[in-house]
Amino acid sequence: MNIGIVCYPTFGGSGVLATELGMALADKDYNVHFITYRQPARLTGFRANIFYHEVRVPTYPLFDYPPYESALASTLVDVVKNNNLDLLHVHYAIPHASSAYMARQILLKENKYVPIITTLHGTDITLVGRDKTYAPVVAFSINQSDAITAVSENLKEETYRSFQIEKDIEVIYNFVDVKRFSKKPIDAFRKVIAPDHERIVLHASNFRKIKRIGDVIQIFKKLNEAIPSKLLLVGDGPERPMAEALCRDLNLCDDIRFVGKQQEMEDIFAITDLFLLPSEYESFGLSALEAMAGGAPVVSTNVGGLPEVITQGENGFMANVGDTDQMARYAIDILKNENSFKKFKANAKHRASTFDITRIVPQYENLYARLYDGFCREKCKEQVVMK
Ligand code: GMT
Repeated sequence: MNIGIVCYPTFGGSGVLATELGMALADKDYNVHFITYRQPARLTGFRANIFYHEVRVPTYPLFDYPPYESALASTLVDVVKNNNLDLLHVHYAIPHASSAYMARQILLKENKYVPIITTLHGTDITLVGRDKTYAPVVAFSINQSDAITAVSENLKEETYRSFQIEKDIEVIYNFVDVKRFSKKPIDAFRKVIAPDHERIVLHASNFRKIKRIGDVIQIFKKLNEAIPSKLLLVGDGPERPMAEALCRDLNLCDDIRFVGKQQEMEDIFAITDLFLLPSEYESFGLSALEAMAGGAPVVSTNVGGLPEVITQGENGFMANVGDTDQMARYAIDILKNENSFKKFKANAKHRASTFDITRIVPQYENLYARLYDGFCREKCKEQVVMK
C-alpha cells in the first residue's frame, strides 16, 4: 500500500509521532511518502521505501504571507497522482486537513478518489483550532475526512465539545518503541551531568507557554533543596529566555543545563531519574511516554490525556496546574527512597509497554485496511458512475 503522510517536520509531538509511524510502516513494507516543508527531524537512516517530497512555497513581493496551504494542496495532487498513493494520512488538522480536502477535490475531477485520515494531536483542537479565525475551516475539513483519529479519549471529547463533528472519532493512542528506548545508561554521560551522584531530572519540550517551563524550574528548586539534583532542559522555543533569566534569578545556573534540541533522546532518557511535565494541557504527553519507556517515573499535571498515561502513585504522580509545591513533594517522594524509586521505575517501564509500537501501529494498519477495502472502493465506484 502507498501511504502519504503529511505532518510538521519539527521535534513537536505530532511530527515525532507521524515520523515514527511512517518509519514503522516502512519496516512493514508499506511505501511511505512524507510530504512536508522540511525533512522531518526524527526521520533518520535510509529505507528504500521511504520517500520525502518537499513542499516549496515560492515567494512573491505581493505575499506578506506566502500561501503554504495552497502549495501543500498542489504538492499533494502531484504526489498522489505520480506515486499512485492509496491514502493520505494527515497529522495535525491545521492546515493539513483542509489542504488534503482541497487536493482530494482536485483529484476527483480526474476521477481519482484518495481517502483522507486526519489525526488530531492536541493544540490543533484545544488552542489554535478553537480560535474563531480558524474554527470554521477546522470543523469543515475534519468533517470531510474519511476517518478521524484522536490521540486520547480526552482529546476526542474535547473535539466533540469544541466543534460540530458528524462522524465517529477513533482513539489511537501515541506509541513508543520500548525496545529502542530501553537503553543502558552511559556511565560517562551520567558522570558529566551529575559528577557527585546527584539525581538527574529532565524536561523536554518546545518551550511554549503551555509547557509552563517556569513551573519546571520552581519544582526543581524545591526538589534540589531536599535532594541534590541536576536539571536537564531539552528543546528550545519562545519561553527559553524567560527560563534562562529565572535560573539566574534563583541562582540555579550551576544545576540546570539547557541542552537544546537533541536527536538521541534514548540516551538522555536512559540517564534520567525523573521526568517533569507540568503543562497547562497535554492531549497525551508523548515525551512523558518516551521517558517512561526509558525507565523514568513522571511528575505532571492532571490535565487532558495525562491521566490516561500516568497512574497516580504507581509510575508517577499528577497534581493541579500551577501547584509546584505539590509536584515538588511528589518528586521528593519518588526519589528519596531507593527501593520505592526502583519500583516506580519498573512500573513506568511496564506502563509504557502497554503503548508499545507493536500494539498501536496495527491499529493504524487496521484503519487503513478498512478504508481501503471497504469504504474507499465504494466511493471510487461512485465517482466513476458520477463521471
Ligand atoms: O506538545 C506540543 O506542543 C507539540 C504538539 C504537536 O502537535 O506537535 O504535541 C501534541 O501532540 C502530541 C502527539 O500526539 C501529544 O503527545 C502532545 O500531548 C500534544 N501536545 C499538547 O496537547 C499540548
